[in-house]
Amino acid sequence: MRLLSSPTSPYARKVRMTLIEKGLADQVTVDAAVPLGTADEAAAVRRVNPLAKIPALVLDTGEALYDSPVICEYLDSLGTGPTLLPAAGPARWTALRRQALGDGVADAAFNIVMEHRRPEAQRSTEWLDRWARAVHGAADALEQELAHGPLGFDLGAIALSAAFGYVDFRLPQIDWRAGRPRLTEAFAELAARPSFVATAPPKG
Ligand SMILES: N[C@@H](CCC(=O)N[C@@H](CS)C(=O)NCC(=O)O)C(=O)O
Repeated sequence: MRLLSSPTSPYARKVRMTLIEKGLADQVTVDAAVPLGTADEAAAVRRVNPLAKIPALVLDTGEALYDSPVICEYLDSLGTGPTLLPAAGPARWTALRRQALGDGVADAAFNIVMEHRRPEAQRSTEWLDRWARAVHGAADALEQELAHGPLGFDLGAIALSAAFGYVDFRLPQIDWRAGRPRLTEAFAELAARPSFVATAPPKG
């Protein structure tokens, strides 16, 4: 199998963490830094994923899987180690909902990063505010949720760690920890996992 990836993508990080957690790292060749900047580069990725997005996983049959929730569920079905996405019941819906929350934080943060790359005159402060509110709204919801019990470890926790790790990496001015001690502690526990440490984005 071959994974089209990037060292900074929070979605690719979910997949790379899942590979490690499921003991599958040696079964997948990781194209570590697939470029997407130019039209030609996007066209090359589009041959694998018509949306021209990474991550995408090319199976040994030649079929490609995308996006990150699909890839992670596929890898969970293959690997050893604890199940990351329970097959049924309330734990499944909690894991899927938290994955959606994490992916939503990543989407909002990614949009903020992209908006900042546009010329200043073209930037929308309205949208920037809206995306920042999404990050803080997710953090508030998690802080409340954690009053009722620990986060645990599943695909939802992986998505949340990758997403808030991306906010720390690209948008350190967003202080999502302030006034949220339970989320701060839960994230610190996740960030200590070898799979999180091994997939850290490059410094500088
Ligand atoms: N929902 C997708 C999001 C993937 C995504 O947006 N990836 C970004 C990189 S972080 C990308 O490839 N962007 C290129 C583009 O949007 O053209 C997933 O979970 O895999």
